[in-house]
Amino acid sequence: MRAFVKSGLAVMAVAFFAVSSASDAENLPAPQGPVILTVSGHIANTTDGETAKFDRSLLEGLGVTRITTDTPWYDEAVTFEGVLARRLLDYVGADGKTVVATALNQYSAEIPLSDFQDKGVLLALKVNGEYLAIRDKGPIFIIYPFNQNETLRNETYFARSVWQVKDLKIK
Ligand SMILES: Nc1nc2c(c(=O)[nH]1)N[C@H]1C(S)=C(S)[C@@H](COP(=O)(O)O)O[C@H]1N2
Ligand SMILES: [Mo]
Repeated sequence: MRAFVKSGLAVMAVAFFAVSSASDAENLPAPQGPVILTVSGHIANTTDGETAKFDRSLLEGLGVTRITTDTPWYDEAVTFEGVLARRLLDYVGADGKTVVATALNQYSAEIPLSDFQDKGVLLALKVNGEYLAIRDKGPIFIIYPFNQNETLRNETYFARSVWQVKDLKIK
């Protein structure tokens, strides 16, 4: 029994180092439904050898989180639901300094990777329980927890709050 537990731990340790080693790229599951997000640039793990493509359910599979906040875009506080940006960075093995977020209308913003890691940024898919349609700033809206942190409530972070996001490039 003891030996079994020990060898189990050894296997887990080996698996952990295999996953955490940056040189060891992983093949991520390919999207089955419509692709709503493509992550490219400095990433270790891909769905096609080049980029990491996501349909809605792959994204939601990373874990869904909520933020209720006031924003410049809605009259009242609303509840956003989506995936924490840092979970996505971990999943794709992102390594860089900047994320370029590009929208369907080609608007783009350069966002420090540290925002995604440390500021609780959400890749919102829903507002008040409804999926964001493209006409309502969907399919993905980058949302900062504005109500939690006064230093976020200014033009710098509003400009990084890209809606209709279709791809993220890690530089
Ligand atoms: N897709 C998309 N997201 C965007 C923009 C845009 O033009 N397209 N403008 C950005 C800028 S510069 C700011 S200040 C805020 C502005 O939102 P508003 O135009 O609704 O005031 O959204 C940001 N997100
Ligand atoms: Mo802006």
